[in-house]
Amino acid sequence: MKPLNVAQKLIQSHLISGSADPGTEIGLKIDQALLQDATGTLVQLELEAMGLDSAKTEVAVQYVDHNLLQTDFKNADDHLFLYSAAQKFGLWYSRPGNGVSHPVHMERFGIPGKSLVGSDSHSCAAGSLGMLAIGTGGLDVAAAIAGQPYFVKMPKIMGVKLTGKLPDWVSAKDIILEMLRRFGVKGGIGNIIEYYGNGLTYLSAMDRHVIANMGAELGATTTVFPSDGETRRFLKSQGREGDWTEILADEGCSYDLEHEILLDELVPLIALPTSPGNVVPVRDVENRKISQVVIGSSANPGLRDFWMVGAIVKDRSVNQEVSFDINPTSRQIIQNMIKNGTFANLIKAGARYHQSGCMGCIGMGQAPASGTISLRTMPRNFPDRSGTKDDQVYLCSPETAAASALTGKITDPRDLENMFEMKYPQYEFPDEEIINMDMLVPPTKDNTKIKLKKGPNIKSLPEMNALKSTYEVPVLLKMGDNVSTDEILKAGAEVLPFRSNIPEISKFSYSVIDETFYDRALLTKEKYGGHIVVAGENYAQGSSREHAAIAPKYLGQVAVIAKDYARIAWQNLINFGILPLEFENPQNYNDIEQGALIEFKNLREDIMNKHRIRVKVKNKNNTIEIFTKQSLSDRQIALLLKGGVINDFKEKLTS
Ligand code: MIC
Repeated sequence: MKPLNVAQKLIQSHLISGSADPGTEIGLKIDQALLQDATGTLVQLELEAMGLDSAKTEVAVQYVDHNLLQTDFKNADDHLFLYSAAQKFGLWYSRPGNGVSHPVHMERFGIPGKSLVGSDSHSCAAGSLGMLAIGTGGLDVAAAIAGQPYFVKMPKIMGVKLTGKLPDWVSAKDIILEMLRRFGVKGGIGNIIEYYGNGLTYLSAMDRHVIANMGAELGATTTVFPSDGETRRFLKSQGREGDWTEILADEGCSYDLEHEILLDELVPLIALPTSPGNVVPVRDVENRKISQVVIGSSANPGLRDFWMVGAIVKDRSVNQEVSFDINPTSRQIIQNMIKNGTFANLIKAGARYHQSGCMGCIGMGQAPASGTISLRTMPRNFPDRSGTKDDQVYLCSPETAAASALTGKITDPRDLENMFEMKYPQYEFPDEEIINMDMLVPPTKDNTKIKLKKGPNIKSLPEMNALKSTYEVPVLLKMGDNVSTDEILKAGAEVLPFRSNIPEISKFSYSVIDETFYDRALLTKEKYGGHIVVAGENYAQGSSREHAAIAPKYLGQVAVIAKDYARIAWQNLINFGILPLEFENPQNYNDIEQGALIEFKNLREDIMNKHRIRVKVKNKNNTIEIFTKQSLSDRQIALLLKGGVINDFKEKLTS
């Protein structure tokens, strides 16, 4: 038998349909599902629309970790709704403030060899345990909970060999930042990244989580690590050694793409505003004054990470002009931090403790002061994500963040040796961590009488129009490359409470790019029956939030024409009946003006027959014809013609 790598083994053991040819659609059996609250309200509404009796996955967990601030009734109502829905549909419920979904899932539920889909792009973090874990839009998660396969284009496998050992003051975050420095935010598209090599010996399971988590920033389908002795140690420390199985790459296996990182040569790295792909050595930007440091999020969630920060600031005070914000990942971590002294070290140094959750990572509080630098151990720094318009968010390791908190300026942590005569603190993993299950509510046995509790802000999904054959619609917005979902549908405490209210949230569509978009969209919907938008490469990178498709659809978006798409966004557009077209000749991007009228004829027929699609572009001073293409599977074509998955469900329910 052909020797297999870990990714191939995981795919093979879950393959329901399709073949292993990269680029063709495969169907995967899904064992576990992860939902967080900001995307989960829609997933639960979708489960309701599907008339689900009880989850068909082995484990499904509804976490509440994003919309935690209760400045009025909305988020609190969402929490009640999610609790009632978890009980009704047979999901675990992780109560508000219990912790960030990805690390809690890894500690409490993740099992090597299992597959998982999650309604959060960072669900790939569970690849750290040897799982096949994929972040995706909510509808795909709802379908998996209902027992459907998850469909995705068969990825290529990119093998990344880690050789050697990290130097002092350089940690797992610097490895993933090095990947982003080399490959950028598009570099992982269409790939599963598999890490292997002797460098793994020194990377703990939570270090692997840091690296797998931010595979999302590379655009990768997912990331996988083997399940080895370290995985076993981790599960044992969580009281779950029995869940461990070994999953190693076979001797002599190969990868579609091969790269190597020499760990001994890595230096502390940092991502500059406003993309996780803008990575440079910390040395290049040292001494810039900072106003805030935020520690936490699913991109540096481990006990070691907090311990390290605590050990660096121990018996010192952070600079008096720095707000030193700590988001402990989970209640379990808080208990362990209290036990090992970290909590006290941080408090003494000036920490502002926040509740366990994502918080500032999605702009739920912790907005930095205008025009100042905020250093965060988080995964993303897209424009306006923090809640401050002219924010300058830098992403770095806990070591760099802690060193900079002490000095008040961006500091290479290696300089602490001279500045403070400090040796690199050495963490020792405890045999057992304190385990906390108190805020995890198991699925109920008798769910027949449970009613969904919907507050006034929770609205049903709007009607989705089916695709027509003929349109004449304006280009309402022309955007550049790498536009993020944060720019299409903002993050932040002002917007997130409307995640279960599409008419309200649609008012924020593209508002980061153009504040007039909403009003113009209403006018064009009335006058032309809809609009299109044009974009460059990697359209809608970042988050899995399907709101970045539903809200534009609600405002009449018929199609997007882009050079190419981020994986999750491409599927979300299709799920909600927006046609994702690609330029046949990318140069034609330059030939379309914002405001041009776009004419489509025979659209349904051309899509059905998989033809190239002719587009007449009426610019202000000229009219041209260009061709666009589609790379849809038969299944996706059927969905699109109906106006998306919801209409498909409804049709199945009534037939
Ligand atoms: C993110 O990091 O952007 C989020 C918040 O986790 C999102 C989900 C969301 O928008 O709620 C994600 O990555 O999918």
